[in-house]
Amino acid sequence: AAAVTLAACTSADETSAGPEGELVGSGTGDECTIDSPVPVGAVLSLTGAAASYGETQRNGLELAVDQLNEAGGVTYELTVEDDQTDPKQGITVFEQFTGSDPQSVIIGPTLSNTAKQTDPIAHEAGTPVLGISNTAEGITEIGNYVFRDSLTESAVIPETVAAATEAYGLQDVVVMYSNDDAFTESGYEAFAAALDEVGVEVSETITFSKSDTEFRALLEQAASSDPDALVVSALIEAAVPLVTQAREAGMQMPIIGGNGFNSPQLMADAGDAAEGVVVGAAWNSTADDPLTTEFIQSYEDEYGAQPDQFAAQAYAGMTLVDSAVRAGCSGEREAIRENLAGLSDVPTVLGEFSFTDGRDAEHPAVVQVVEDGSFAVLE
Ligand code: 1QQ
Repeated sequence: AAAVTLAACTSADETSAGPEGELVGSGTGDECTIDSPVPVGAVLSLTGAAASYGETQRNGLELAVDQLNEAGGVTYELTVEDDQTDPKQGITVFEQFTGSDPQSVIIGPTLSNTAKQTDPIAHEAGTPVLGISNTAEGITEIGNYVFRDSLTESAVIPETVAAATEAYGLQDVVVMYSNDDAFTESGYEAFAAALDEVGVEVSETITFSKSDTEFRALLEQAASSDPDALVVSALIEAAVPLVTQAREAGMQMPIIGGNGFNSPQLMADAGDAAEGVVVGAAWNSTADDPLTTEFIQSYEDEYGAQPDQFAAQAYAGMTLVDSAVRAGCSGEREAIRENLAGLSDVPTVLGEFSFTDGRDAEHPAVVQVVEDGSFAVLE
């Protein structure tokens, strides 16, 4: 009898104590109405080293939920919890969102490094997860409850490297990356493969820790081979001092970064040193289609600052959740999973969005360069 009880407790169907029955509505698409608000749990890094990403993610989610709730028919109850940039805290919140405080879908966590540990919990519990900023390899492979709207490093970096190689005539580069984070390691792999593909020589590969802030000795080592560019896979807390100290050391070559560089904190904290940083992005902040311009305007009205890529991916995440909920007119977990998987060509601030068969993001990317303190398209 004990074995039977245990099996019942751990089966995906039994783990939800939520109001699932009330989450099935009537009508479809724009006509769908669901009486109870659909519970959405977000797990974001609001404190710790990744807080600058998490902060704008929260803004993007809250803005989207406010707008969706105002439109009505289907409403959302958003609960945002801080993972403190710590996988252990991420696990605690995922256990909460799949257990005592059940959510129909979990958005996040901010970092791939955390997602690798948290997403199996949601998958096991039968709760769909939508990553909005995870770009490392091996996230959606965790299982078929795991989705992401963030383009991977392996999707974006080949375009970044090809565009930079063409723009600057690169022949040889030095690669620097932190080798203690799932995202930065995956970004390194993507850079190495992409550089090889276009025939750019890597004269040296230098590793550091994600918590390092002192790069002068490593930069001196990098400068000694006189590279045409520095290629860096780092999170923002290391990227800012690395870029700043490179410029202080007189290194004026392009610095090519991965997704970690897609934060306006780079320009805010590195100032002029950020000029000439090249980074591939999932969101074109200079696009002038109505969805993008209205998003930028309403974000600025609400928060008094320009949105960044992470805010846009968060905002688009709620567009996708809403599309999936409306497609089945159901806020139940299994319906959301099924209907997310079926989404294609959804108009979002990221462009026309589809999921691949592997539940990864498919939409256009853009290669940007910091010019006069903001991201411009690299021509
Ligand atoms: C990851 C990333 C970070 C830069 C997200 C904020 O891409 O951890 O996958």
